[in-house]
Amino acid sequence: MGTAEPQIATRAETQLIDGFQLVIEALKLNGLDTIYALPGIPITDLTRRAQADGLRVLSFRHEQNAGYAASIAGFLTQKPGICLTVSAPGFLNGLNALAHATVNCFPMILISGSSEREIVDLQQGDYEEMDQLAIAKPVAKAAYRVLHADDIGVGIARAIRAAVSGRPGGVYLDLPAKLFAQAIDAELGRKTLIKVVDAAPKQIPAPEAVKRALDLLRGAKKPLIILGKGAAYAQADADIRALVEKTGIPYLPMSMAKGLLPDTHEQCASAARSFVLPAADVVMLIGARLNWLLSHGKGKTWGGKSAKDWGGQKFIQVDISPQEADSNVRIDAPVVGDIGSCVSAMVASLGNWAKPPAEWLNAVSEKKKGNVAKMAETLAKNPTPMNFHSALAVVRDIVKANPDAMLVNEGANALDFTRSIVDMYKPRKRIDVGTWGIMGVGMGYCVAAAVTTQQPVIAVEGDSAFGFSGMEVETLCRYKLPVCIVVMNNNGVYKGTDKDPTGRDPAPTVFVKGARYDKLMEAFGGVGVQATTPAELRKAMEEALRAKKPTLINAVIDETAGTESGRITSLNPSAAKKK
Ligand code: ADP
Ligand code: TPW
Ligand code: MG
Repeated sequence: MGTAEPQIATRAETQLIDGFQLVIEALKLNGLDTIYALPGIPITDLTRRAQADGLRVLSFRHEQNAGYAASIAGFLTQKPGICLTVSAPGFLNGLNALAHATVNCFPMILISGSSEREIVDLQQGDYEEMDQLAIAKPVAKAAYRVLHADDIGVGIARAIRAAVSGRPGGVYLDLPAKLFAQAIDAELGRKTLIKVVDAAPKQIPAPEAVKRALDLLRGAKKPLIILGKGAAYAQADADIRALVEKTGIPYLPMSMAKGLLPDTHEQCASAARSFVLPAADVVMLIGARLNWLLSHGKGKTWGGKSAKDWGGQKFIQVDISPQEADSNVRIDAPVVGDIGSCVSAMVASLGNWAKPPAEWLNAVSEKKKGNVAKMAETLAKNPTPMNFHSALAVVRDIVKANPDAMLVNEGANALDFTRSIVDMYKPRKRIDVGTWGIMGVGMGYCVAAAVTTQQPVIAVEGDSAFGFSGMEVETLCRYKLPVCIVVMNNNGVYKGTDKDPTGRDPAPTVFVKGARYDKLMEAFGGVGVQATTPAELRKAMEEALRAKKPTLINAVIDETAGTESGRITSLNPSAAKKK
C-alpha cells in the first residue's frame, strides 16, 4: 500500500474548483455572508456547502418569506439581501419578493437554480423547463444568466452593482443546474472573481440644483419636509436631522421613515398630517415618491378641489433617480443625487437661515396639540373587549421602553392604527408592508430583522396578515430568534362581523371565531400567550422581551372594532361609486 493514490486525489482537488465553490467564494469576497433560502435540486448542495464554508444559511418554509427576508435585509444593511431558491415553483414563489424589492427600492438578489438553455429553448420536456430569466425581467431592476463557471465572478459582481447602485432594486440571477458542477482550473477560476469596488458610488448633486431648491425653500411661508424610506435607507441620519433642525421646518415621516428623528420631536407634524398637506406652500420630498401613498401630490389631500386637482404647492424632490421628478405633478426643484450628498450639501449652504414664519409653526403646533389630546383620551379608555387602541397603547409603551427593538407591522387596521399610535425613536426600526401594502412580509421580516440587527423584534400583525407567513413561526423557533409577535385577532379581514347573505358559508372576510394563534407557536416549542386585556398583553410582551424567546401573543380584539380597508376605505370601488 503506497501513499500515491491519496496524493493524486488531493492534487486534483486543489487544482479544480466547481461552480458551487465559485458562487460561495464570490459572495464571501463581497461580504455577503447570509443567505435566505429554501433547498431543493439543484441548490441543496449549494446551501450545504455554503454553510460548511461559514456562510449563514437561514432556511425557510416558503420561498416568499425567504425573499421578503432578503429584501428587508437589503434595506437594513445597504448590502443586497440574497435569496436562494430552486427552479420553477421555488423561483415563482420567490418572484413576489423580487418585485417587492424592486418596487420599494430595496437591494436584493434572487438566485434561482434553473434548467439549461437547450431544454428551455426547445421545450424538451424537462420537469422544469421554465424560462425564468424572461419571467423575472419585468419585475427586476436587472436579470442575468450565467452559463459558464468562469463567468460567475462577473455575474455576481454585476448583480451586486445593479442591486445597490443608483436607485436600489431587485436583481435576478439565473444559475442553470449544470453550472454548479462545472469544474475549472482553481487558480484561473479564483482570478475570475471580482471584489466590487465602490458598489454604490456617491452621486453628488449639482450646486445649481441645491441652490434652486434652497432659494425656493427660503421664500416659503408654509414649508414642509416629507421624509420617505429612501431617506431611512440612505443612513444619512445626522445630516437629515441637521437639515430639519437648522431650517426649523415641520416634517412628516412616511411610515418607514418614522424614527429618523424621534416621532416625539417638536417639529414632527404626523399628528397634523391632514392639516399640513393641503396648507403647505413648498414641500420638500426627501427619498419619498409622490405615489398613491401621497395621493400623487394632488386632490383633496393636498387641498385640490377634485381628485385630479393640484393644490398649488411647489415641490422640491431630493432623489437618486433623475426620472422620478414630474411623475405626477411638476417638481419645481429636483435635486438629483444620493441623499447623504444632497442633504449635506444643503446643510452646508444654509447660511443664516431664518426659521419659517411663526404663524405657520404655531398653526401646526396648535393642530398637533388638539389631535394628540384627542388621541390620548381614546388611548386612556379601557373597553371590554379590548380594541385596537387599548392594545396599541400597551405596544406604544413597550416600544418607548425598548427603542432599539425592531417593529414589524402588517394588516389593515392593525397597520394603520399602529403607524399612528406607536411612536418610533430611532432610524430604521419600523419595517412594514411598503409601497404595495403587501400582506405576507411579516415573518420573513422578523427573521431578517433579528438576524441583521441582533435586536429584539416586535411584530404587530393583523390576524389575516399573519396567516400569509404564519408557518415561519417554526423558523423563528428553530433559530431561537428573539421575536415577539402580537396577533391582533379580530376574527378576520378588517373585522369579524360579516355574514354570507345566503347563510350558506362564512363571509369571505371572516375566520374561525376565537382562534388561538398562540397555540401555533407552542407547537414548535415557543411561548404562546392568550391576552384579553391590556394588562395581560403588557405582561406577556414584557416577559417576551426579557426572555428573548420566540413568543406569540394572541391579542383578542373586539371583532367590530375595525373599518373596511383600514385607512384606504375610499379606494374600494363600491365606496368610490357612492361618492
Ligand atoms: P416612501 O414609501 O417612504 O414614501 P418611496 O419608496 O416612495 O418612499 O421612495 C423612496 C425614494 O427614495 C425612491 O424614489 C428612491 O429612488 C429614493 N432613494 C432610495 N435610496 C436613495 C439614496 N440612497 N439616495 C437618494 N434617493 C434614494
Ligand atoms: C398579498 C389585501 C389588505 S389588508 C388585508 C388584506 C387581505 C388583511 C386585513 O386583515 P388583518 O387586519 O390583517 O386581519 P385588520 O386589523 O384590519 O383586521 N393580498 C396581499 N396583499 C394585500 N394587501 C391583500 C391581499 C388586503
Ligand atoms: Mg383582522
